[in-house]
Amino acid sequence: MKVGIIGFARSGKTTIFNALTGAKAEVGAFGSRDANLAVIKVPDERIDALSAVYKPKKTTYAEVQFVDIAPNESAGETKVLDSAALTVLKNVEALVHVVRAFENEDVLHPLGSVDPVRDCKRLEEELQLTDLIVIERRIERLEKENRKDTEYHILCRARDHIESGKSLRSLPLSAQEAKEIAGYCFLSQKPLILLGNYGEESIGKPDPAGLADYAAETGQPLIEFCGAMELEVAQLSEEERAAFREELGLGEESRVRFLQTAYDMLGLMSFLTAGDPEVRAWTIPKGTKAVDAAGTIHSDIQRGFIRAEVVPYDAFMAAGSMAKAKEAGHVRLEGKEYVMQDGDIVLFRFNV
Ligand SMILES: Nc1nc2c(ncn2[C@@H]2O[C@H](COP(=O)(O)OP(=O)(O)OP(=O)(O)O)[C@@H](O)[C@H]2O)c(=O)[nH]1
Ligand SMILES: [Mg+2]
Repeated sequence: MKVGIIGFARSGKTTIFNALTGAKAEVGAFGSRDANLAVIKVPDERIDALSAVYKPKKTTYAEVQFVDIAPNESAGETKVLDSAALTVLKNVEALVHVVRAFENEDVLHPLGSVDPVRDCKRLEEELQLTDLIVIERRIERLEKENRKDTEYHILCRARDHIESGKSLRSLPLSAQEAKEIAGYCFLSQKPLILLGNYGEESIGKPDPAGLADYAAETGQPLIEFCGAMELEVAQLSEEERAAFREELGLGEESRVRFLQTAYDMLGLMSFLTAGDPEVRAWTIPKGTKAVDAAGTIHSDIQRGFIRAEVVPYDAFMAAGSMAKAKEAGHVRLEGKEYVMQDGDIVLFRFNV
């Protein structure tokens, strides 16, 4: 999965990026002009436990890639996106909007004051406008060429939707229609997580900036963060970390909270493969059929699919080994249409 971190200048994007990924990108680097990139492994106790059983040559966790955009260069700091940002954001599957809710007299907000709800609305408008420009240009072109095809009609609906003040996220599209316009990678169509970056003075205070109300009204997931403190904690040793978090009332590990929200929002889950060469987690959308899950491993396995041998993780662990799970009748044979479940341990049988 690929995630793009966006937000107004000095909202704490790089601070959060570092806290989530353990990277050490320069914070407050107003002069830096490159996006920061990092990959994290998705912690998964099931993978740890299976590795202890199989002692495989290789253990592979699911991965999430983060890109933290550089400050806007061309359009001035009252806007978030410039052409460099648009390029790196094209291929992300989800956006994280770091919303500044902390006060810091030494670090001015580019819009002059700290106002999280205003920032959310402004950024949403910017995403919509960016899409609208692309849509209108394309519609004009299609009209000139007299091509009023399916794509044209979807784009007209998309335009009307944005003109009524809404993001493409809420435009109802059939799977076929979504495919038709997928190539445009519209930004306001991407799922968006709000990440409120609160100052330590707000810890324990209910919704000081009105951000939680806004998130509830718009139906967007909100993660509450204390970026500066999270970053400090992320730099401690593992033993110190847990004690510190508890003392500060920070709750669960920021990375874990983030990943849970992102997986939920995107409707993702993992299935597992286990053997002597490798124990591995694979991320797929909920509702994926066995034959398509096979395709995430290799297109040959999908093409030559015969059946899937499936054992739920809990049943496997209760039995202690694959042989015992089989004896106990927990290993099922499933066909192409089987809907994969979170934590299924799978062996695909296929023809080459
Ligand atoms: N008090 C306080 N300061 C913070 C917090 N998060 C970030 N800052 C400070 O705000 C400044 C900007 O932080 P960055 O993480 O660089 O913000 P950014 O959004 O990446 O900024 P640009 O990339 O320049 O747009 C730095 O001086 C941080 O130390 C916070 O939670 N509390
Ligand atoms: Mg930055």
